[in-house]
Amino acid sequence: MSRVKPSPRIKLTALLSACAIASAVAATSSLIAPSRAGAAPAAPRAQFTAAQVRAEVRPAEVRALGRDEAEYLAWGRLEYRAAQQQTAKPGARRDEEEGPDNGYPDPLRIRRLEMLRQTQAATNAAYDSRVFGKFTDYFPSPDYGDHIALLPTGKVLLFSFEAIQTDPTQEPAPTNIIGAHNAGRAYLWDPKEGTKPTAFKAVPPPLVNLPDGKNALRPAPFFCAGHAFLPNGMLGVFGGNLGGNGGAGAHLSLIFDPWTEQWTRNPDMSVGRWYPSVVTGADGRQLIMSGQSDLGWGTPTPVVERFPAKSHPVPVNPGEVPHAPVDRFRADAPFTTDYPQLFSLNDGKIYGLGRTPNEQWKFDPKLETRTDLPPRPDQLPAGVTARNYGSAVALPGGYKGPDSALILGGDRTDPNTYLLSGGHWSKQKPRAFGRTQDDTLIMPDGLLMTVNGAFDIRDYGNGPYNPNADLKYRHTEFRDEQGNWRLGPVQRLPRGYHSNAVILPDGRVMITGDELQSIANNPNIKSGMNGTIEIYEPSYLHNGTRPDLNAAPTGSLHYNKSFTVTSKTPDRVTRAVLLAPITSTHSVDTGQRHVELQITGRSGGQLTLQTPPLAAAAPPGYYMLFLLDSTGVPSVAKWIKLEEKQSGGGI
Ligand SMILES: [Cu+2]
Repeated sequence: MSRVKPSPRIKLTALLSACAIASAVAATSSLIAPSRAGAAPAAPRAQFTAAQVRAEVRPAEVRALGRDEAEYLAWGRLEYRAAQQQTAKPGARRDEEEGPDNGYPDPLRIRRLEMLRQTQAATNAAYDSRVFGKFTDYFPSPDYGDHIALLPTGKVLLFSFEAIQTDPTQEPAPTNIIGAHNAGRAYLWDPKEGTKPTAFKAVPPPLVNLPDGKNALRPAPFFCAGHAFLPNGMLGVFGGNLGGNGGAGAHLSLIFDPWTEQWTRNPDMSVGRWYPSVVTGADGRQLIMSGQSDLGWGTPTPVVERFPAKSHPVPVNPGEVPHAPVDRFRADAPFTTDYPQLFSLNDGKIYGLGRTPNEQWKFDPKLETRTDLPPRPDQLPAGVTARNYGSAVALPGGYKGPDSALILGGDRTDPNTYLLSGGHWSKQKPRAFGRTQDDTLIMPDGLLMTVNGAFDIRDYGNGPYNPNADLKYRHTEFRDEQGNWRLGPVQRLPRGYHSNAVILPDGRVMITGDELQSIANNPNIKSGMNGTIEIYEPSYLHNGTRPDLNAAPTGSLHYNKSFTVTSKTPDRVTRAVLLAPITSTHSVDTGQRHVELQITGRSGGQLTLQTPPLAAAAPPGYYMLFLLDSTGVPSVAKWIKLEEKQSGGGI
């Protein structure tokens, strides 16, 4: 099926007449914002004439989005300004039950969410789900989901910070708050439990006291930390927010155990890190790089630390919580910007790809050395020295694992993508437009999908802290075998800074994050369910039945060994694929990985598969195993675990 031109959005005239009806209703009964769960959204009031709306329309938005969507946005701006004027009046009536609205009243949230729902439905009607997949669910979450990890139990760990703000025109994160209100929070979502509030479980981080002069115990403020999986399925989380100075690093070193669903705290790192990156190498140890130090924003640390310290064993068994410090890696990583992209490629080396073009390095985990890579050849706009946060992936490299990395997002003026392969950079085919704060997923068939994205940090195209977004960033985008990109259906919320997405074992994509947009669009903001989640079903879930994966080994698998799986549809299976679980934040996911497995034998309902040749191809740990048919439709995944014969073994 080919892409069909999107049908026209709902016309302004239709919108105005709908509002006129709402206004007539309002005249006879009191039409005021319902804000409890389950209440229907209130229709917007007819405050503006068609001429007023047309005068507000921006030609650039008409060019980018078409007239109808531009008129929606114009309407939203008028309503926003009117609401602000209303609440600014002395003695303005406030909603007594809900409390002060901080200048951003619930009717705006209701109206804005309804606009996003309508425009999503209208746009996506033009996309055939058999070709482009389909957005299916949108539901509230008790966490913003600024950090995410798909755990080997199938549950999703979400974490961020305790809510401090209900007004999305103000900074929503406690970055500059010092003391008890600089606090973290974490939840598990169990996809098997569905989309209700009962599908979530609070898993609060340990109480910590930070050296911030306040002597206040609070749940660890681990937001804006870095994280990666350990070989035993636990998540190592490093850094966080000390508070103040525009982003000062905490020294925190934490483990989340997916099996007991508990956090533990390890001895602190030697430096504070706010916005560090963490990568797990072929030896199962984690390298922690960059991050703003405890002296605040503008002081990124060059110190590289390793977890666990070399004097401690790599945790391999699920029951083995590592109680270990970090130690210092011999080479430094003098990134001048935070959240570098880090990848462990199939030569066993760590590639550190900074946001600044000339900070591209290769680290040898054994020799503890750093060598220079060529500068990335992108042309940043005049006066700009580094890319913004944006997605990057280790490109699938078949049975031998990835040998190259693709830089995608991070420059809103440059839609091109840049490939580092064999020590050389090349410019690759562009996406439809440059975007920052995006996430690019490697799907089971090895093709790429981009979700999320924005104009800038806290700026959705109409200025900072204005939740009114340039809606083009809601488009998904897909890369085919030839490297060509095409736009796909749109998500409901524009999600930029702090957005995330994971591929679930059943093949669906779960999208969350961006607390600013969540609080701008959630009429139940004060209910505690102040984040939101969206579910997208890729096209492979709309193309008939799926191949079956019935059973896979539950014990550890060593490298370069054969193992058997069973399938009820063995004749349909043409590929077997390992997909590493996603753990991401700020467009950084160092562990995402796609590795093909050779099918070396078939006998009845049994398939014989070959594990990757060595740990450099696929670092030890848990992977989703998918069986695919000839059209790329995957089975539901089973978890398998790769392990060296001796823990902490060589590369
Ligand atoms: Cu952040």
